[in-house]
Amino acid sequence: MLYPIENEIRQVKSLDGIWRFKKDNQMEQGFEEKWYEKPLKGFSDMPVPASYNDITTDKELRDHVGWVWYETDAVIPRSWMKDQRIVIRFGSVTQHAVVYLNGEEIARHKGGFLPFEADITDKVHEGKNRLTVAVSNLLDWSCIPSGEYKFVKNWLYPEGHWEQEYFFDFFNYSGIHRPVRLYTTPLSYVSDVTVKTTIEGTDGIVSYEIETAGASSEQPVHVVIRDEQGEVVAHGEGQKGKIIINNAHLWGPGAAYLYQFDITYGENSAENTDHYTLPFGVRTIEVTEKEFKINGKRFYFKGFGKHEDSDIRGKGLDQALNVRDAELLKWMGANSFRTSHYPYSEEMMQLADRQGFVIIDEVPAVGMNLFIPNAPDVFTPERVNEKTLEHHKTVLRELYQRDKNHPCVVMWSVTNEPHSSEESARTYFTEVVKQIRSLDDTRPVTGVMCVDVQEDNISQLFDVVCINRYFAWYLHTGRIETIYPMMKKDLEDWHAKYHKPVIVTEYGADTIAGMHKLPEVIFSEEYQVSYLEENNRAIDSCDFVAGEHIWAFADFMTSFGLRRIDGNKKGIFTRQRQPKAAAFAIRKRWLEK
Ligand code: BDP
Repeated sequence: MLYPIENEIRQVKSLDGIWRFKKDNQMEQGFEEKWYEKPLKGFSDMPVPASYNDITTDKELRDHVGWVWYETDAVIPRSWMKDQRIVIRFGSVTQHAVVYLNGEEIARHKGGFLPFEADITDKVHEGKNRLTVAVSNLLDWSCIPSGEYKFVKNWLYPEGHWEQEYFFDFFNYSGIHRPVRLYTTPLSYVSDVTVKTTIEGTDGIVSYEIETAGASSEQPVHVVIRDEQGEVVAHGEGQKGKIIINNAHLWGPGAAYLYQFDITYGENSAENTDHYTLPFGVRTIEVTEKEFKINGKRFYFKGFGKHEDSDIRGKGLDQALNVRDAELLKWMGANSFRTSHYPYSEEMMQLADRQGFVIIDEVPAVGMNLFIPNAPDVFTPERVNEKTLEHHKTVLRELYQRDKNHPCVVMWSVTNEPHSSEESARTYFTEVVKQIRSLDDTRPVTGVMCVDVQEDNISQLFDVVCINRYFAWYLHTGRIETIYPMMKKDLEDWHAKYHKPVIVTEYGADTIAGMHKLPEVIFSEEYQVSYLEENNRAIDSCDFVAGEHIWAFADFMTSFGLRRIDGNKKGIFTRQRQPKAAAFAIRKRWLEK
């Protein structure tokens, strides 16, 4: 799905701002009473984009499980009403959305982290149009992430309410999380483009395919490729083809270089001409038994698992926060991160393209383990089942459609910590991996594992082994001396079993910023430093390890529980993006490595 852009032909109008908002206190009162048919009554103010949970002082709204309603006016200029398409696009709504325009349903979307859009050309009038969005955060086994919920009515809750069980370690922030935009295209328009690159000698070979739609299918397609100075360096004709960029500038980690793929559909002066420009990079990826290679050179992942998470706005897009995070990553000497545990905003992916960060792009298939150890089987008809698989595949397709042209995306991650010892997990992930490989033949695929190496039953499906490890944290808590021998042996065992490069995608220790103890004890800043040092010593002793991603970049909010005091504190930075002691130690390591 193309990102909406503005140029001399296409226009974009943001609907972000303060919307009208109302919580549904019952099971589905809003649908029963058809709240979308008339202006919302009894509403309060709610910013978009943002999670609604931490905006107000209302505990019930913070912890709300079920539906909420948003409403705003979509104002259409008169000049838009003639000879063009009008599309509404949501960057993401978490987790489910039903969208109405002037009381009529125009879109439905399941899945909280990917965009969706609807052509509303025939449904709008000039001036104000009432836009209503019903949003639910309920998660069942047909969703990723999966969850379990029920409507409970008892003497404690005589009115009844939804109760939700989660199997993942981040707060289920909800709401309209990313920009809402209206945009226009001509009636004949560029609907999609796929750009793939290889390198031959010093040339970049660009294979492309453009999809068009709408009124006229007979129009010519012209392509020009511009360099960063705006100079035309190559061009092509037709919807599909190969273009050579002589002496191409490569896109590389920490050395981004973006060309513009400039498409004109139709004759330049004609009324129905469309114009779309896509930034792309020329780069290649390759995986050997021990190495991950970008542009033919060994690449070592230094970085983090992250979250989209901050005070007040929760998971709502915050460009200031994203740029701050990118600054901190650079300051640390980090070159990469994983979008744990769901696709991040398109704006973050664009930032990574521009700044040269390397991304492992993950779908929200997290928690398919009911929190190991002692988990019962998860890949069963009652839990992760055919419906989950269907949705998992849909999400992979949507993610691929959204992110396929980003040079920063170097690998797909199809899951985080599934109960991968089950026989049926293998059948399930065989299908999942088949899906992503059928869509993309240019990027390696991984899944992030947490079970013991002898028990893992699925990593043979992947190109790179990714593991999360918490020795001397969840296992042998506080016994720093166990880390080196256990980690080293574990890494060697994974490599011996699969003969693939291994990335440690998580290792970390909860650390209360400002808590100091000598000698170190758990939760102190000193413990986090020693813990990471010992892990790194083991990592450095294995030449097949292709990277280290510390868990986590910054402290983040989780559901409330006895193991989580105001969230997960494994950040190297606080939730406010200030460094703990470990940041300085790791910075030194990464700037030298
Ligand atoms: C891992 C999960 C991650 C958690 C982390 C932890 O992948 O989501 O936040 O553990 O416990 O199992 O801190």
